[in-house]
Amino acid sequence: MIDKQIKRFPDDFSFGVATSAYQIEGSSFGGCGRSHWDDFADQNGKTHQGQNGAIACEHYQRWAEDLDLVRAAGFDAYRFSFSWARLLPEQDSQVNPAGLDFYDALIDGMLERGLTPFATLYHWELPSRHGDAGGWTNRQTALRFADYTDIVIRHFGDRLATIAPVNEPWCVSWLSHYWGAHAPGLRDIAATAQAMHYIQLAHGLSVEVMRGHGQTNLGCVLNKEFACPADDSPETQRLTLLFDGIYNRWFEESIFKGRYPDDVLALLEAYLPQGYQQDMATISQPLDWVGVNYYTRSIITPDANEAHIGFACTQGDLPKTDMGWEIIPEGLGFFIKRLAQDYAPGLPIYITENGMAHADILEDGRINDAPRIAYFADHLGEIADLVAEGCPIKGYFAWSLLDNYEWAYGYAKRFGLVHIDYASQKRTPKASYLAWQNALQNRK
Ligand code: IFM
Repeated sequence: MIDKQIKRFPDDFSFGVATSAYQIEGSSFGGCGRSHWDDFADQNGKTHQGQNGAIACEHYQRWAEDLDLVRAAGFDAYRFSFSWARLLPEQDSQVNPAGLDFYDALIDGMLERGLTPFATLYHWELPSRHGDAGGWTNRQTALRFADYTDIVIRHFGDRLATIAPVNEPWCVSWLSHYWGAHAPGLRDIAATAQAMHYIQLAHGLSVEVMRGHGQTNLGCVLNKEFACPADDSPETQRLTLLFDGIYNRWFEESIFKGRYPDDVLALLEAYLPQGYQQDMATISQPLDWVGVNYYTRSIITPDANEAHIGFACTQGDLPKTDMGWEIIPEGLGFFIKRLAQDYAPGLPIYITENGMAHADILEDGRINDAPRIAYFADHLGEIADLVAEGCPIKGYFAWSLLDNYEWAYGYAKRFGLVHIDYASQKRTPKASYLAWQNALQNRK
């Protein structure tokens, strides 16, 4: 399965696993500051059983064991994120020495094990002081993100192979401010428009700071969801395009073409900050690669109750993951081709996240997650076809190394190649981990 697909990739194609700070480290350790995710989880009913990332996978203490697992599987790259709240817990200029020590050890640990460090600067734990001051609806947050970038690059820049400022700007903006499903949990179209712009500005300002330090290999990580119309009426087609514009094109069009798509502007422009046009050159600075996170599709159905957008997102009858997400590998192929043709011709593409939640059962010390193995194999097959056609895809990261804190779903959803027993913190490699290991060890 996975082994058959992996043999189809060229020798220099990178395979890695991805994680993020808040989901695994444990935000109660090492002087980490509060973030808006801690605040969100404290509000009644916002996360599964009120769960937060305070303990998570105790990666703060167990990082060496975790990197050993990455290495032992045969992966050559590790995608991780820095926690802004850990590095700058109290004030924007006062660095937490324990935070520096932690990431020093982690990055050196990767290099010692021959793992290429792929870093993300922001995977969603906004320091509470910025959340309290308006978060991503406040331009100041983007400016402070640039200052934080400067601190990270001065200290760690020489050891990082690639850097992306922001993970999944759609989640940071639309999912968090329009659907209210992630911190800060707003349902406000004006706040959404501001966040949709300021997260892009934060990306651009951060790239500018990094270029100023001579940092190379800078990219962006965009999550994509395949849009399918529920019927073929012109109105449903229009709404499907609008969904695609909000979810997908807003981000790639601003980064690669320096403008927002007209169909989404018609919805959001009235709420965008005045003079937003002046930021577009900052947002659209040249990049060295583009990252795609891909999981599923949405079926777009007209819904008059949705005041601003007029549609609802539903699922069809394809096989689903434990998140209820339909499995449709060809959606990934669609986005890779569109990026390569319309937005970033010639630019290296990485699949920076792909994987599935499964209701894993630990039996006699084993987890047989066969559907996850099939999910990986099917998506790898889609990518291998495109590589064979000449598409410049350079690497693939499985989400995720460990079961972890799945945001509003708390610890109820398991995405890991490695099972976590949250009571004992015991790590148990699943059948999918062993399948990857077998495939990577027999790659040649
Ligand atoms: O767990 C998340 C990750 O933090 C961002 N991308 C999607 C994953 C699965 O929901």
